[in-house]
Amino acid sequence: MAAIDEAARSFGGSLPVENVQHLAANNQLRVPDRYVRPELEHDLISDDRWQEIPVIDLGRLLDSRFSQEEKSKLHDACQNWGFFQLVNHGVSGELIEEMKGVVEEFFELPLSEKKVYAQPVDSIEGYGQAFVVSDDQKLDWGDMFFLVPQPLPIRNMKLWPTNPPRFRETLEKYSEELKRVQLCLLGLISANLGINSNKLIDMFKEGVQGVRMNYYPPCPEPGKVLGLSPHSDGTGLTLLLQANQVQGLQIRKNGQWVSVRPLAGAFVVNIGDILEILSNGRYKSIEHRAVIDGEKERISIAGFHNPNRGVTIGPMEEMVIDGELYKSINLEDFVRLGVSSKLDGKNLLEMMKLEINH
Ligand SMILES: O=C(O)CCC(=O)C(=O)O
Repeated sequence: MAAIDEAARSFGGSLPVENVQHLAANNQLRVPDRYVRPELEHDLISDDRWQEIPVIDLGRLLDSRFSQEEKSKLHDACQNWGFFQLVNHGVSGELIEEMKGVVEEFFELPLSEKKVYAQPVDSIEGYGQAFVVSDDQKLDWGDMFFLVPQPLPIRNMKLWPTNPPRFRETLEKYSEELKRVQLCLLGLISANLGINSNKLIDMFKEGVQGVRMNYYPPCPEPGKVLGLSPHSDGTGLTLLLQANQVQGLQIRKNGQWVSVRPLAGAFVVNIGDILEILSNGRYKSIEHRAVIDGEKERISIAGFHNPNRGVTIGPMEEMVIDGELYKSINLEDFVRLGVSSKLDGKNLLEMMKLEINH
């Protein structure tokens, strides 16, 4: 997901395209050309079963007996992987199951009912697709429902479904919990970066949180399509649930795509572009994508977190030793850049790189 912000609503949305769940349900055996990605034939997929992203235990991070060891695992994960699975995070299994349940039920509603919550023109919030910016670009094999639960005053309740009946209260609780875990991780990350542990918390505590619910229908030719194009997240930290245990998330490591095994109840956490920039490249925002299953639908729920309004997106002074690797611009300009770009690898970070690297 590229950058999000309350202002994103007025920065332009996505061109409307066909609903993929509907297309898949009524489809034939062949995938329409606009979804076919010839480049996938040349992909390198890692078959190293042991190349698994690190698993970090939040309970151990917060327990003085184990925290040193776990913090060093966290630091290594942020530096060398940009991704980790977070377990023992304190969000109740019951809430996670409820969240998965209401999202599944939402996507099962008839198309006409889901369309009540369709993205308004010029907004990425609502039911539809994101980052379709031209009529000839290849399309992703998936639909999404994107809402902005935080901060409270900018919630657009018109887009929050009343059916399933428990959707609103469940998302509300889930969003609070995501925010709590995100801020807790930011405190630990600040300490690992050697800066005041409140610094990142203060920068993000009033920020925008976006929740993107992804629905990927099965595809008759799964090897020819992508559920979500390769991209890095234009935000701070992302916390993702692989909701129905169907594998689909892949991250790029050393030029190969590595699959992320769904781990029941775990959040897949990743460093976004904003944290890469703030840390002046110390921590990495890694490209990832979603692939499609031939028989099973897949659902994932991603929570993105942005800094507060007015924060400058640029290397933090404590992180600049031999010079800055990235430009500094204000959050609103950064978001504008992200929302108006096609999802394309690390293009947002490339635009932020200073030409003369030190
Ligand atoms: O579905 C997934 O596993 C990836 C989702 C994702 O990267 C996104 O929503 O930005």
